[in-house]
Amino acid sequence: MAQIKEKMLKTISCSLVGAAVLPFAGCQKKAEEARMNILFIMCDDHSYQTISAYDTRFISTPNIDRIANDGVRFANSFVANSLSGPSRACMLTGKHSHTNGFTDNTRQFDGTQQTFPKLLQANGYETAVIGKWHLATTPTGFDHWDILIGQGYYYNPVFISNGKELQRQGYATNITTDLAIEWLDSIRNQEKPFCLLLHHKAPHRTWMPDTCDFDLFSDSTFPLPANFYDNYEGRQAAAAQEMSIARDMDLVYDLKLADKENEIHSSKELEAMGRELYARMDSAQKAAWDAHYDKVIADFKARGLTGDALTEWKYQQYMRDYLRVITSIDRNVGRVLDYLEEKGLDKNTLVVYTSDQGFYMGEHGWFDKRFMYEESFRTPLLMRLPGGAKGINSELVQNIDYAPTFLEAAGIEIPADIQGESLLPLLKGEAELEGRDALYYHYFEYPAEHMVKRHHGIRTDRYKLIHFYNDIDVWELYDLQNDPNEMNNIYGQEGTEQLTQELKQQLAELQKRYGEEEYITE
Ligand code: SGN
Ligand code: CA
Repeated sequence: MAQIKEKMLKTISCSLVGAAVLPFAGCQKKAEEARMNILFIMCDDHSYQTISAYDTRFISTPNIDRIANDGVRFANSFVANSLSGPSRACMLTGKHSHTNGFTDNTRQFDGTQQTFPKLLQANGYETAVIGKWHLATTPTGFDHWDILIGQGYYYNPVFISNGKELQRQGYATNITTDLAIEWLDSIRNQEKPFCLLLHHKAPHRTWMPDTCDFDLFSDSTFPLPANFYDNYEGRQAAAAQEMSIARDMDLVYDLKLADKENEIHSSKELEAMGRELYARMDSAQKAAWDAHYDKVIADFKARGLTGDALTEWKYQQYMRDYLRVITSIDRNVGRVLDYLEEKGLDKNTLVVYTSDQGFYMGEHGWFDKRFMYEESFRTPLLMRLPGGAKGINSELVQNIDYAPTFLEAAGIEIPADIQGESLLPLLKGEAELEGRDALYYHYFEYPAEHMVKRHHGIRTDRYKLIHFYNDIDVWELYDLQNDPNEMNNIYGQEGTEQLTQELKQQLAELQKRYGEEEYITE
């Protein structure tokens, strides 16, 4: 810390001297670089499959794509633990879950530990977090915080605004964006560089669209993923999950079939939760909702679907609502980017777009996340550094890399205990990541909702080795080049012995490097 302060003082004095005397122009440049603002936009459960910069099959997201077009799209971006709270804790600390202590969503984040907002704040930044927080304890390291309670609601959400609880009328994505623009415009200290964490609740389950987006995608039919009817052969943990569209996606809660006649029934608990979400809306919201979903309900009843036809109807309905929610996110991302441009802030703001993890859009027959399989291990990551590189970067990057990236962008020395690597050289188009030939993953939340067993593993650019443990002891090995959909577990097959041994050794090395020796298994 002493070192950091000294560095900051040097930078400030350079800029003062440089402003008065021209020969110090070099120092002045350093000071300007050090004052880079940071806008860190994150959504909750936004799959890369539904961002057109990544994948054009389902939706066009022109505003999110603006960040990709003027910056870097990371083609191999991953999380360390595919769940909200843990992922956020990894990002704040730059450390894996075991080290930062927030291993699953039942934890309380230890806000006394080092985080990047704290370091930025201590070095003259004005910091804020607006929207989803999900770390249970009061945010530390922020000059301003206005956060949703827990998961938050789509309609008329309740916030804790700098310690005071208040409900706001309207739709969460719009409100969160309004609050962010208000903070940028009139609340923050304009003399300081800023770091804003703009973290949306959307598109988390139950994918409730804004009233203006109900009509979108109604006539669209989406292709089923190739492995939609996966039978999980050779993958015991995948077979044991409870996140299948066919079996676990609820008609009333997830698919909004809370009919007025009370004829459609699903899981008792989820049905009640679905009806409660509807009850939270005001009369205008309910009228718009009914004008759309009553037609869907009538159509559903008339069809009398069963078996695969019912499953496929659920999939289409899920996709439509999810994509409507994404449309609202994209529109609101556009509002913030426009604001930056209007104020000239696009010239000195690093803009980041990501999600707390990926999400299944029917691959393996699923919704939700948690597994180390590609769709949920990956997460979208777009970064636009003013004057920086543009294009696609294929390095293996992970969410523990965000904290060091932000610190370096702010001209702050990266503390030695941070486990991630700064991506700033990649954003400047200068270099590759040193010593990053594999990624480590560890998921802890079990037994819990969706019943995804505990597992840790390693991914190189070609192979993935996973160990499911706790009430199971099963290894899985995938050759991602020959089997990108991870349908064929080749662990234990003849000819894989040496590869397996090498990967196990590499996994153990990563576990040692990240302080997880206790989890090393043969
Ligand atoms: C809620 C959801 C789950 C989801 C978890 C974790 N159920 O519990 O489907 O997996 O959040 O999501 S719900 O009935 O409350 O919608 S996370 O992204 O916040 O970690
Ligand atoms: Ca999430």
